[in-house]
Amino acid sequence: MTFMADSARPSYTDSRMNFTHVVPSAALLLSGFLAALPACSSDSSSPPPNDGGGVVTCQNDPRVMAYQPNLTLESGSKSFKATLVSADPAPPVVSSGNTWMLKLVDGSGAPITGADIEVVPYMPDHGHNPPTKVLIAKKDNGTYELSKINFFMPGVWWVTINVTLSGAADSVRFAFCLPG
Ligand SMILES: [Cu+2]
Repeated sequence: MTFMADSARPSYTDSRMNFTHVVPSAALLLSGFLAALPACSSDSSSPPPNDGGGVVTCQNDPRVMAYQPNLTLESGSKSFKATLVSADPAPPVVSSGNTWMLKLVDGSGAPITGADIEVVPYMPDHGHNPPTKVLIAKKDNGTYELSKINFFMPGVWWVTINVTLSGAADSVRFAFCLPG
């Protein structure tokens, strides 16, 4: 992100020089510009910011978790727990075909069956989601199969699970490093 901001700064400076009295608008334009940057394309002229020489190593990043079967997280408001029962492949890899089995239980440990959940992969260092949606299949006993999870590039990935229970939204966030 720092690299992106630095590389984009000349545009900001140019805008400010030409439109000194509309700096806030220029800043807004810059935000949009950054969001639209193809920073994660395979175009060799714009490598990812953390791509130091072609190999991404984020295994020791303090933000990421070590994958293990049955990795369990408690939601922010403690209304549910999410267990990543298994990942295929395990650990997750750079691929459009990751499949996760997820189990949800409520605060009393009872399975959350048939809930409408939202699964959002995101790369915090690049500011983007994958280009495709995760497929969600409700299984028995509070289990959900998440397929076609599209980790399309190496780096730190967050996967946020949003669950709405009795009208209240709550979430957990898995975080993994996918080396490449
Ligand atoms: Cu990315």
